[in-house]
Amino acid sequence: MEEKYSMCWLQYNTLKDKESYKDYIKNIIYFEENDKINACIGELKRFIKEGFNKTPKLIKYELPQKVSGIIIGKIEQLKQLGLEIEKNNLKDEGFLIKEVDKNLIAVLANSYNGLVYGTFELIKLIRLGEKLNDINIIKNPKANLRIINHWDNFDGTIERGYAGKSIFYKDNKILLNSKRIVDYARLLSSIGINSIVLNNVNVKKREVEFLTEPYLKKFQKIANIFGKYGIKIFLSINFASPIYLGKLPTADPLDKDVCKWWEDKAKEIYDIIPNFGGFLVKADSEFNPGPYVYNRSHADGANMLAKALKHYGGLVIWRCFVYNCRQDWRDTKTDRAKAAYDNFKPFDGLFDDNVVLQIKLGPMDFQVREPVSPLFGALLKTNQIIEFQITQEYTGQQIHLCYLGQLWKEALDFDTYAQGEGSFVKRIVDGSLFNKTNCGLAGVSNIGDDFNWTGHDLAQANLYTFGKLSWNPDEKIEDIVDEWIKLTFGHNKKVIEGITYLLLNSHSIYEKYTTPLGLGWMINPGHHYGPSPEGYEFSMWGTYHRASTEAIGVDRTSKGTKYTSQYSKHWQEIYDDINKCPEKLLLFFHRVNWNHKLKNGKTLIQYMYDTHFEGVEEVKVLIEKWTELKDLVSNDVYDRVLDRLNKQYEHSKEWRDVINTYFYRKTGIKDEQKRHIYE
Ligand code: GCW
Repeated sequence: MEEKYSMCWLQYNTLKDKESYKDYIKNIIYFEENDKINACIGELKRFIKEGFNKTPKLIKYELPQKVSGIIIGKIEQLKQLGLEIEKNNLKDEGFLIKEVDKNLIAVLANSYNGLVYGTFELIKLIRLGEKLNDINIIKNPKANLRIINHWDNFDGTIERGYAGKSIFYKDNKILLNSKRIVDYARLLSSIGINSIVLNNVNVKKREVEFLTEPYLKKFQKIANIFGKYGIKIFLSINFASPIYLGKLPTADPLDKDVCKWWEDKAKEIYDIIPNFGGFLVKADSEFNPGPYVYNRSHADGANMLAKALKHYGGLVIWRCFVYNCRQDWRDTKTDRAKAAYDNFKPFDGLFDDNVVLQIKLGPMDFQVREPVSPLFGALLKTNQIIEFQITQEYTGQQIHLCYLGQLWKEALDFDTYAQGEGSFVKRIVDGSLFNKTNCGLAGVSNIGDDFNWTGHDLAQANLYTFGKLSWNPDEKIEDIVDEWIKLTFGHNKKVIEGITYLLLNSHSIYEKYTTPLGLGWMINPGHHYGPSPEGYEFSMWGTYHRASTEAIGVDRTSKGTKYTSQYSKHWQEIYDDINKCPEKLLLFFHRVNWNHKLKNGKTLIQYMYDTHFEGVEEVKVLIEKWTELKDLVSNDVYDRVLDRLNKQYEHSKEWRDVINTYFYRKTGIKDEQKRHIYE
């Protein structure tokens, strides 16, 4: 049957090799039935049908002598059958794939979630042509929370969505019975995701109602779909809900009636959705209400909700994106970059165990490049999640190709020095550095109801990579990319090389023709697409580069706004020193003269001209590389991607010319290479 959407990396009709697996796919042996086991069996059946055009036999309860096939079961169940499973260090959601007898592969786990993840892994291994003889692998997720955030609105629009409309809502209705939601759950589960937030963090009037019975009953249905694949649902809530829904005069977190209202609400929710994950909260941020309205702290606010959810095992995920969004550009003392740390550091250790702080990668807002938020390494006693933006708000909105894997990986590999060398962000968000349980990674979704889910076909790689890094932040980007290409496009060497090139070079190219050196915020205000060098310069959002005829950038060093003092001594010294500061972040930390010499001997202004010219030329190379793949990928995909690359090329010229002209007009300095810069 013709699907109305692509199955991305779960297209089971391509197999590297069929012969080697013919014995394994004969039988599926299982021990019990429940939603998750059925999901595993269903997935294997589907794979065997689509990949091998065969129907496996299902065998329940028994393990016949000399049988070949795939066993799905809990470790205990296998032991009861007398099979030897050596001691292992399987975590709750981990799994073991082992050849337990000739041509008999077992997917084993301690939990049903582990079995679901293990089933997808086994399918992947077969699709990649891995040999299964003597296989014996254990995989454990490093982080406990692996979350996708949706910024979907009830009317079906998606805030910062670039791939069509919501798959969850339409015209203020919750979409149910959607096969697409089932396939989405499969896609997410196959990359290790275990939680999903179903609505926008900006919870407006209509969405406040989501916490009432008629809607909760609908969310229960969605919770069951995701639950089957090991994924819990969360909802974003409005902190003032007791006022809107409960008709209370206040939402003060220390008010007894408010606490009681949330307790009753929690009970009501869990009565309807027993496997509910919890709340995501954007409070005191960009016009959303929060505890500051009542002169209470974020710890007061978060803990109040946490107490209401605790009994049910629910979590409060509390965002740290708190800053004054009504700043005056004339005020050069206030530095927005400092806000998250200033608001949250004083409360380290005061949050309940079921509160998790969700911190954006950088201190500002998902710019092309930012330093890692100094809250990582400053919070020593608090559960933490790093928030990545998979959707490309500031990175070309899925018209431009911008693969984000390397950027995320750099953030995860960042050594905070919180406890001396080796205090990596990835060890903070996997909970191991500070011995915390409720930690992890969250990614703001880039999907919508477009045929290919992500607008740009190659932007699927960003979602895939997010999932893989959330499961294992140590995984190499090159391996993830290689795997994604093979699963999505097959095994042709030229295709693999070509797409690898496109993905791995795309972020640095985008950075070159937009805002290199950590500059940021030269984007059109509001919709955030295309260049506008002073679009944010005189506004109230705290987003300035202060370009003059002499210099550009904000002095955030100890001599300037003192933002650098929020980092460990190690980084403070490096960032403070213009000669030591990593050049790619130079203009984030320093105010630099146009004639300042960079490491390669070029002046700042010449570097700016060069990168902008080069960036556009490199987009041309992306197009050339892609056109070499014509006839090697499907026509539809080929045309769609080519169309976007051509747009990217046009728009990159706009970036180049606007930025170069702007700098030229500021400085009056000509391009040494005499390329054309508009007057
Ligand atoms: O990046 C900004 C976006 C807002 C978003 C906000 C946030 C959901 O421009 O659209 O709101 O961040 O992360 O809360």
